[in-house]
Amino acid sequence: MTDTATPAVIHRADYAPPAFLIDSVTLEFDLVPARTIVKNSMRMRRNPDAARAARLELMGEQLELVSVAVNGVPHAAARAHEHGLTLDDVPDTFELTIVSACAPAENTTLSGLYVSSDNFFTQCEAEGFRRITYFLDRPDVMTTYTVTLRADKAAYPVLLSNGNLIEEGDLADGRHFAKWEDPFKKPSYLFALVAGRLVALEERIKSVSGKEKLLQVWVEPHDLDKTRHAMESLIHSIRWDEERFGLELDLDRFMIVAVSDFNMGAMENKGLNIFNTKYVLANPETATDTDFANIEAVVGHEYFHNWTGNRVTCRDWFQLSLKEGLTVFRDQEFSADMAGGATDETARAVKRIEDVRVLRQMQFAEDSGPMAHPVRPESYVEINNFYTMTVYEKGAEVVRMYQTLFGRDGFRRGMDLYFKRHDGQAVACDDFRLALADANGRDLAQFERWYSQAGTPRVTVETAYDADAQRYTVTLKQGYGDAAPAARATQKGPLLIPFAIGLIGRDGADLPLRLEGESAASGTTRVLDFTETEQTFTFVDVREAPLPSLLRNFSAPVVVEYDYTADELAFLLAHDSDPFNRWEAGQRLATRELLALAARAAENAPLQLDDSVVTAFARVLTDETLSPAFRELALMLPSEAYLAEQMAESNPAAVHRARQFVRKRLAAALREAWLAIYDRHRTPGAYAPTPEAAGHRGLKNLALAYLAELDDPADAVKLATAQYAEANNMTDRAAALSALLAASTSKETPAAESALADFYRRFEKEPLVIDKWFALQATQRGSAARPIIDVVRKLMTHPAFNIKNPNRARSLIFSFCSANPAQFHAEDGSGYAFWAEQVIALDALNPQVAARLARALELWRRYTPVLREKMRAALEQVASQVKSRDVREIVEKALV
Ligand code: 0A1
Ligand code: ZN
Repeated sequence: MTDTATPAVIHRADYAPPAFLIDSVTLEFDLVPARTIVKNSMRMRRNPDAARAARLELMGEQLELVSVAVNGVPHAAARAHEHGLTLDDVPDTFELTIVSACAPAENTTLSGLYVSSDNFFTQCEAEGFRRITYFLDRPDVMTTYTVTLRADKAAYPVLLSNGNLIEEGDLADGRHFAKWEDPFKKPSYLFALVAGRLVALEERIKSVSGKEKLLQVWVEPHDLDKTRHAMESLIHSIRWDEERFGLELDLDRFMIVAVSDFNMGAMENKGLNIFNTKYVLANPETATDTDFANIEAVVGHEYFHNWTGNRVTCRDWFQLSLKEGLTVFRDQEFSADMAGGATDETARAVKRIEDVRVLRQMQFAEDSGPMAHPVRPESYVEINNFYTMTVYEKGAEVVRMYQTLFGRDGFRRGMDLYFKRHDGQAVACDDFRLALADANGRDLAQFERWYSQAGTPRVTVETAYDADAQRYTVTLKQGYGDAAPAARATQKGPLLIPFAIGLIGRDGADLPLRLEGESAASGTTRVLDFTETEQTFTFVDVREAPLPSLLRNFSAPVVVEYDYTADELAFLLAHDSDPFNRWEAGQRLATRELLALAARAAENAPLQLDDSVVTAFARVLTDETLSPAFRELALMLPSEAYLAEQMAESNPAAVHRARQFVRKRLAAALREAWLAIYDRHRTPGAYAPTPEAAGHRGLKNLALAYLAELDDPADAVKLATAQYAEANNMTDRAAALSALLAASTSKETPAAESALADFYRRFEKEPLVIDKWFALQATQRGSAARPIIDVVRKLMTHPAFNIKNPNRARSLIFSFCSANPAQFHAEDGSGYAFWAEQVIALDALNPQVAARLARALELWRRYTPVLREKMRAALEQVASQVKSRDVREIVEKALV
């Protein structure tokens, strides 16, 4: 098959076990940037559980074959081809030795073995190992690895691989070697090596059973002062997994390595996690509160994979959510506990709200378009396109539902059984579900649909109160609305939805709950087992007409439709005992107003906002019983992308006008309150990235952002100018710069230009900060006189811009195309033309990154006709020029 032919579709139903197994592998690397030689010796045998194969097919890509020997004898019947190596006539058990070469210095895809800042790194998930050597590169082939690295000692003083260092020493010609052995069987996607000039922050700790562990965070020498937080996050992760799940670190040594060229966030290679620098490096001057929190979450995520992913791995890539959904759930719980949520329900809710915002904005959108797929997909063209919001975030919601159904203890019982049954195996999502079911004595057959059905379920709610009988009925109906064709094809029947509900009395307090048939009332939140297409639940002894609090803590990844009045929402916002639903009530209220305004804006009608909305928000803002972090979230309006998504025809310009109108109204009506908040929540003294301090900074900077919306932003300019100059941390400095940029949209502000210039000079040597500098400019508001596409095109020629570095490409190109909808969707199509150029440019360098950018237009059919036609033209242009399988899959699905 050539690159331009229609690529093959891989189906889950076609899974077959491997015809051969590998009992052990020994790898020897002679690391040279231009041409690295790899000698690979495998002890192989036929798989007794598979049909007898006529030949051995090894995967390989972009490799130069040097030699093949079977049991030490050169093998004549070996054929190298575009996708690998075919060997006819192999015995039942044999030693296979293959020597091949690859070219790391030329590898711009960042998959396989590559060079970044003159150091060597690998990335093997999902199918990168086959770019290093010929192999059975599939996750159900697990084996033990012994790895020898040889390289020039001056250029590559540090040589790392998985497991334990068992030997090292010098060689002739200024070279040296290191030999590593990983005692655990693993799939090839968890292999890693690193070689280069790096230094480490080290700690020694004892794990719960008293064993000594060496922890290292490896970085380039100038970054050593930014490793402390990552190390602390690692130690916290180790402790948390011991306590919450009884899971101990199984290796003597655990390493994290930071690399500045990386396609994703980080990678859980056994004992040698490789991270995007963005998720390792932090000090107060360079990293924001969000960066500190993200580092903790990603370090946790990769560490937790050691059990959920590495000790128990995936049988095939369709099972990706088995490790990813579960590990995201684990990192979410970890972050919630670290934020104080072990004892503080509001702190927990803040984390939950942040996660649900992402899910609703990104995953719900994915589920409504041409890339909609179940948590366990049925087919793919390029597996790298399926590291998605659905597999990760919806997958985490599916795991969370087990915990909602069985409680923390029941969930833990299920996890224990899962490890007891499957440690050391490559298994499927069904195995996890069965472990949870068996450990809790419940049939979870229906729950399987959460894995096989795509689309976002819609639950419509109707309620009725019978005052005489003191009965309150809640009727739930479930369906998928008008799902996208890709999702509809998978939908078979109703889901088991754990639907958490509370009933609130006139005084704002929760009513005790008793369902018909129960002997007595108990608790104030009930998780209903909602399993039918339509089901009615009857509460008895309900002494007054209640207000329902629906889907508390977002107990299932669904959309809830219920006709609340604006007054009822304001009441819930003020009183609901479930903090998530307090926030939710405010969002519903705001969304409803904003959509009505957007519809008017689309017709160029004048805009007007009801005072009751302002009053409801003012009450939350000044409610001192609520934590600053919660208030910040409550006062944040739904994003433009989310709002556009809710319109019958997405109209980004109208949404932008409506949302800006409301922001300006809230700014003006609450001006005094914002100023007071700004003052009260300053955090003088040394910076600490604690959730509490971050909450104060967040609320203060939200106040500053609102003040910058005023028609006369003089207050904001004054405060932001001082804050910028005096800041002792990046959170405040970046927020000040952002406020200055926002203020300069309504009034020419020289302060914005000079702060931008200062920021660049100050942080010129800090790539992650320069990424922020690009992103702030790409996402700023524009005006007719100053379209941001012009700013972006100019920045593309800036000496610091480099399209080959994914972080930099994301900071400028992706920020503009995905995080500045009003400017990107300019009516003249200028944003789409830019998008097409960049997708094609990236396609030739790094297909994975190109495919991510390609997805920015996938919802094109949902837009207004003018935009839709221009988007289609841009997609067709890309489709006609694209080379990679990655991008082709995205644009072809979009155009179907
Ligand atoms: N397993 C990693 C994510 C990851 C996936 C693919 C990569 O390269 C194509 C890199 C990382 C995680 O979940 O963190
Ligand atoms: Zn992961």
